[in-house]
Order: sequence, then structure tokens, then C-alpha cells
Amino acid sequence: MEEVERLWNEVRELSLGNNSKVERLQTPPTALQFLRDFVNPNKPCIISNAINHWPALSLWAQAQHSYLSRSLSSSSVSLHLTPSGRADALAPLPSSPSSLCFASAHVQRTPFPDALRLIASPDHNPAVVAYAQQQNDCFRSEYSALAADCDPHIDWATEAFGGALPEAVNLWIGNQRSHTSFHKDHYENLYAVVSGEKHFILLPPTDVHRLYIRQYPAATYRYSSDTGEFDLELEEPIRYVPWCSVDPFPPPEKLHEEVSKFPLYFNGPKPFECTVKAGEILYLPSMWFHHVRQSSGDGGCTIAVNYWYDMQFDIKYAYFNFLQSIHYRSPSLLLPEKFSEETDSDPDCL
Ligand SMILES: O=C(O)CCC(=O)C(=O)O
Repeated sequence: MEEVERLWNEVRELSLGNNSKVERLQTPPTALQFLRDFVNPNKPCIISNAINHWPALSLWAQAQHSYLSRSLSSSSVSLHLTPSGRADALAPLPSSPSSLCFASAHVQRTPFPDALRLIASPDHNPAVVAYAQQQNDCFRSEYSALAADCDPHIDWATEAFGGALPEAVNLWIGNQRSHTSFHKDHYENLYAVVSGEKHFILLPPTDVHRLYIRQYPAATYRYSSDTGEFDLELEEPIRYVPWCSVDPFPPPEKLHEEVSKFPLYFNGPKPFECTVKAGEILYLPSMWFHHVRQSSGDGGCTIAVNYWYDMQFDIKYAYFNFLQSIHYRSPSLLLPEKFSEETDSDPDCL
């Protein structure tokens, strides 16, 4: 099955480049350039100087986020709470810590000024990590008071995608304690950072086997404000979620074990890595796997707005499904027998 590994290399040689770097444009492309050079080849890029005209860039960075607190003083927003900053991520099963489940955050409607305080001062309550995000078009609903601060869509992208407006526009307000685990979306994503920095690790859809997608039972954190503690509850009846098994930053004491469990990730071609700074947009093509960390800007928050456009379910999608259906067994020397037995019966998709 070396053909699969040859595919990873060929895609880099023919299209993506071998330096694991994301191309950077100094000015926004025309719709035609964007379509020809990035959308059609399903290739990411970072665009600088694309949102300089947004009032958000200066208003949202005001000291103590005074503008945001004022504008949203009477709004409630969906706040995601976890003990570790890892929501929609794998966590040890409460009843059997040697097994993993897919853990979602405790989501709580919270007055915006309280949410902002929790996010911007993470040291006040180190046992709780708060991330304001809801991937349901929240920018145009919960945060509609901020509509005039950003463009309603990215015009050159809208034109390149055929004229339809974004399916969802989402706002993300977090701090350096929140990580988003490896996953992919069936959207074309234009991800604009307004404050702070976002650090992305990206892998093309061709590298699907390197993420060891497996089925995990779904669970949800429940937070009690009385005790200040979290419980992690398995969903009843049990529901399985296919999810990426790889954490690219395992704790040092687990590094050796993780490398031997996931050799295709750790020993394969270097993933694409990039930092998107305030004022820049990342084009994250549909079906690319991404892992996201963040560093806070002035005022202790990282703030971003992303635009999800419908993707084309075309021949690339069909090829991806075919590739994923191939049962790829890495050379037995690379894969410990125990893990291979546990997981090889489970060739599922995200
Ligand atoms: O910013 C994040 O934490 C995650 C972003 C993401 O996963 C997305 O835009 O699809």
C-alpha cells in the first residue's frame, strides 16, 4: 500500500509545494485569480490587507474591549465551557480512563459582558476555560449588533464561488487556553482574524489516513456553577462520532507512545503550518483537516470571524470518499499490533 504514501508526495510535488508553507498574498486576489490559483486546486492561502477597511479592526481592539461590551451590553451569547480548553475533542471516558470519548462543551447562554470577563481573564477561574463560539451563523444572529463592523461577505470569494452568499458567518472569541482539535468541514472557509493570532496546522484531504479517524462514543461536559466542577456524561443511548485520533501536541510524557500509535502522522510529510495575524484572512479549502490554537491580542482575547460558503460536491468529493474507503494498513513495523487490531476494523469517515 505504498501507493497511498506516494499520493501524499505527488500532491505536494504537483500542486501544494514541498515546503509545507501556505502561500501569502499581499493584496486580495481578483475572483478569477482566487478561483484559478486556489479554489480549483483546493489549495490554502493567506491574504494580507484584505480587511483593512473593517471598523472591527480598531473598534474591537479598544482597551478593555469597551466597544464590544457596550454594543452587546444587553445580548446573551452561547458560551462553551470545558475544564481543559478542548471541546469537540477526545477525552478519557469517565468510567474507564484508558478509553476515549468524543467530548462536547457545556454550552450556556451568558450575558455578553460576563462571557467576555471569563474569556479575557482566564486566571480568575483556572478550572474553567470559556470560548464564545457557536457554529450556527452566530455572527448574523447573536452578534447582529456588530454587523456594521465587518463586511457581510468577502466579495471576491462570493464571486469566485458563483455568487451565492455565505451559508454561515461565525464569530470566535477565545484565549490561548482553547484548542480546536483536528477535523474537517464540508465548507469553503474564509477565516478572518480581527484580534490576536490563530495558529493552524493543515493537512490536505489526500492525507486522510494519517489522522486515524475512528468511532468514539459521544459525551458532554456538564458544569455546575454551585460546585465549580465538571462532569463528563456519556450520551444515552450511545451515539458514535467518527473523529481524528491524532493530537499534534501530546504532553511530553506521552509523546513516545503517541508517535508509535500514529506513525503516519508523526513520521509522514510535515503538515502545513501557518499563523494568521490580525487583519489577515486564511482561505481554508473544503475538506482540509485543521487543528487550531490561538494567542491573545491586547485585552486578552483572540477574535475572528469566518465565512462558510457551500462547497461543490463534485469529483474531488467522490475521489475523497473513495480514498477514505480504502483500508490502509501501514507497514506492520510502524504500527503496534495492539492498536492495529483495535482500530483496523473501524474504517470510518468524518
Ligand atoms: O478558530 C477555531 O478555534 C476553529 C475554527 C474552525 O474549526 C473552523 O473555522 O472551521
